[in-house]
Amino acid sequence: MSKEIKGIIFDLDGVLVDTAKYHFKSWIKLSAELGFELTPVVEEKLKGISRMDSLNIVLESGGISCSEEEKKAMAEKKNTWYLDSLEGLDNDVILEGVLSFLDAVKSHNIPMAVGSASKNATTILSRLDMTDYFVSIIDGNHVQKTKPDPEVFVNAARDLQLEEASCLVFEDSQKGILAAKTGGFRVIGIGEKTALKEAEAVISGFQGVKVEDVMALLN
Ligand code: B16
Ligand code: MG
Repeated sequence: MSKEIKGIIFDLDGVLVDTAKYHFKSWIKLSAELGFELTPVVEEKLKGISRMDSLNIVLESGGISCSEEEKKAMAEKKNTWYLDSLEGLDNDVILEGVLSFLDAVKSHNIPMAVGSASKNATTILSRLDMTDYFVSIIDGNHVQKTKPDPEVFVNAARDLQLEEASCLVFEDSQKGILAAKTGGFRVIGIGEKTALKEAEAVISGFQGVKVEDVMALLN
């Protein structure tokens, strides 16, 4: 294990679990109801940001303006659809290689935390029996400011009792990578290099990835 990295903070949607697609499907359903289509460009923008910020981007892309009360109702509707799509959630939703990687990090005695924008994070992790891996789970219910503000990762580092610079963050979103960098964390992107240029390194996922491989990516 790298001498510098003493803790690891994982984003949830798109890093540990493949739930980002369910978020997007629910937004597609809402936009269809409102009479417009969402593009892949908008999909990328929705990753890692809060429910209300996502709704504002969706509405803006459709050229729709509405009252705060209407927005609240729309956000609730989207969340109900999202939660419906998580009914019967099983281990298939855990991204490939994630459990082996978490086991490997644990065997190196490196403490782990989750830093997610989702208010549904603890529900998802406990349903998948994954909570015990993490010293701390900081989610959308625990922060005042959302990514790209670093608050979610700063709170996770505080719970790990580590300096930001000695924590590595794994993120799949542009806003999350910016949050990690702004907070002084090391950061590896999960996904496509073209979309995640700001990360120190990018991997497509954890399948076949060893802890040592990840550390070798950090200078
Ligand atoms: P919820 P992450 C984020 O989770 C998702 O990427 C983003 O698409 C979603 O809008 C946000 O959580 C809020 O989720 O509606 O469940 O509170 O990627 O930060 O783990
Ligand atoms: Mg994410």
